[in-house]
Amino acid sequence: MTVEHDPTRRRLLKGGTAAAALMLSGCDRLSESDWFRQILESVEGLNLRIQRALGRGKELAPEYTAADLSPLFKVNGNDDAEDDRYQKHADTQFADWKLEVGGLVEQPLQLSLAELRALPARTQITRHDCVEGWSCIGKWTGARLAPILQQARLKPEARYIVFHCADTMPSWKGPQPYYESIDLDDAFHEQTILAYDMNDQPLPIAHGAPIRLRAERHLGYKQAKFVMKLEAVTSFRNIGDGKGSYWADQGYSWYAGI
Ligand SMILES: Nc1nc2c(c(=O)[nH]1)N[C@H]1C(S)=C(S)[C@@H](COP(=O)(O)O)O[C@H]1N2
Ligand SMILES: [Mo]
Repeated sequence: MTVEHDPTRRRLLKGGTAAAALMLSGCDRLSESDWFRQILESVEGLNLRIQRALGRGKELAPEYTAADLSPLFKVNGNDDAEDDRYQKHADTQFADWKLEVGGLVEQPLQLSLAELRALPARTQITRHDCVEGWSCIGKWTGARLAPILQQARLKPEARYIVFHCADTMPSWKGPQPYYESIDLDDAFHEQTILAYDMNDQPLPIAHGAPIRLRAERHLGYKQAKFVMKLEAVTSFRNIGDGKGSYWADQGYSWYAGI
């Protein structure tokens, strides 16, 4: 369980806000006095400190060393995307492929793999935890998502980034496009990257070529493979069945924190 979902967090925050509100409503006339201001400031200060201490903010997922790498990283879910356009790009090593960045942005982008490789990058050795109960440690290198979003200039209404993938998965409605989404806290997190290399080699198709999301504080199914398009949205209500990801639409947790 993550601190984000820890019920004590809400209780503590609520408690702090209620105490501050109580003092404000009852003590307007006293607001000039120094002792009142000190108490108010300490409550607000405490509130902020609790938020910072309990909020998932910038905290990093654990990172490992080369000695920890799994000898074989399991392939799970789709190991390819049947889509014709995807197959044509795969035949030419994604030479003409471009990542689309759109939705609620001032400056839509189309980034080739070469352009992505030239952007600010990060390498991280992390543990991938699948909800099915297996884990593998792998090394990922990719473009950090934050500078890409800064380049695209998010509109103020943007609250989530949706990752549209090339593959489909079965559902009772028939095949559904695989997609994922993260909030801006995660989008701007240091370890959130669009990985183009895995274990120092170009990302294999089975692991999601040409790029896959690595958002390391989340379960395996959030690590979207075969990412074709990023879309900034206010809400994911109108995408798929409206729960924010293919697996959330099937009833799994959207946040899927670890
Ligand atoms: N596009 C897409 N992304 C996906 C999946 C998938 O089927 N399609 N499977 C998910 C699941 S459940 C896991 S555990 C990981 C598996 O990644 P891997 O094949 O590199 O191990 O990818 C996730 N991302
Ligand atoms: Mo998974």
